[in-house]
Formats: sequence, structure tokens, C-alpha cells
Amino acid sequence: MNEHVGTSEHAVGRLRVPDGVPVVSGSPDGALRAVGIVVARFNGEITSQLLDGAIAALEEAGVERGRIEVVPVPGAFELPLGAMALAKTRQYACIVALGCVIRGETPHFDYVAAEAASGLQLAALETGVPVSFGVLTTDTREQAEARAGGARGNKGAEAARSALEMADVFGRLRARAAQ
Ligand code: INI
Repeated sequence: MNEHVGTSEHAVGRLRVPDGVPVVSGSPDGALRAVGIVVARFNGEITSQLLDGAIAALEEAGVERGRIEVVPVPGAFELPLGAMALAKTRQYACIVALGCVIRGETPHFDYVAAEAASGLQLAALETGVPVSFGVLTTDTREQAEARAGGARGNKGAEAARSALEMADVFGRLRARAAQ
């Protein structure tokens, strides 16, 4: 039995794959990759921390700073369109979407959060470019702060590593298909 362990920073989990079954898996490798980041200005004190975390994680994974492009948008609702626009340029290996929606502060939390989630997935599925979900959806500002660089890690960094992992596995699958 082969064990595949997600790195604790971005994907906690263990998967056992039966012996003899080929596995194609990616790792958050940023070398020679360009990455687009779309980030909401709403709750900007939180999303700025997500952005810091994402950029630090990308650089740590080998992405050159000059190959990261940041597109600010008004709020989480606009993230899907921003992500789609970036993905359609075909200039990025993956897109990281960052936002923060706090339930206690808006009666339309559910709409904004749900549209952000399904819209970002759609942007990925329609373009085939990995788009990661670095959007905090919390009940309180304190919970958001804890997930933006506080006690519970930085969701921006997790999203950056997840996007790179998906870009890497896509690259591997393409390379194998071309053999
Ligand atoms: N946008 C957010 O990113 N987070 C929120 O918590 C939020 N609230 O509270 O409403 C929010 N609203 C703005 C929304 O994303 C759009 O920018 C706006 O509706 C214009 O389309």
C-alpha cells in the first residue's frame, strides 16, 4: 500500500493507494511558473494578509516575484470574473483567488459566498486553468483574523500551494499524454 500524505500546510489528509496502481500526483512546485492572483478589496485588512501569505508561499515554492500578477477587484462577488479574465489570457499556470466574507456583517453573506465559490469553480472548469479558493467565509471577524495569518494559519498561503499543486499535476498529465 502506498501512502500519499498531503503537506500539512495546504492539504491535510492521507490517502492509501493499493500497490501496483500507478499514481500521477503533483506537488506545489513554482519553478518557471507564472501565477495570477485575484484579490478582493472588501475586508481589505484581512485580504491584504491573505495576499501576503499567498505571495510568500509562491516565492517559497520557487515562483519568481516578477511572474506573479495581482488583480484587485471590489469584492468576493467579483472574484470569478477576475479569475476568468486572468485564466483566459493563458499566461498563468494557475490562479489564486483571495477574499473574505464575514457572516455577521452582511445579510447577503450566503449569496456572496456561494457565488464566489461556484463562480470560481466555473472559471476553472471552463478554462481548464486551476483556480484555487482562498476565500474566507466566517461567522466573525475574529475567525477571519485567525485564518489570515493568526492562530489557524494563512488561507492565502494554502490556496497558493493548492493552485501550484494542481498546475503541477496538470503539467504531468499533459506530458504523459504527449509521450
Ligand atoms: N464582499 C466581500 O468580499 N466580503 C463581504 O463580506 C461582503 N459583504 O459583506 O457584503 C462583500 N460584498 C460586496 C460584494 O462582494 C460585491 O463587491 C458588491 O455586491 C458589488 O457587486
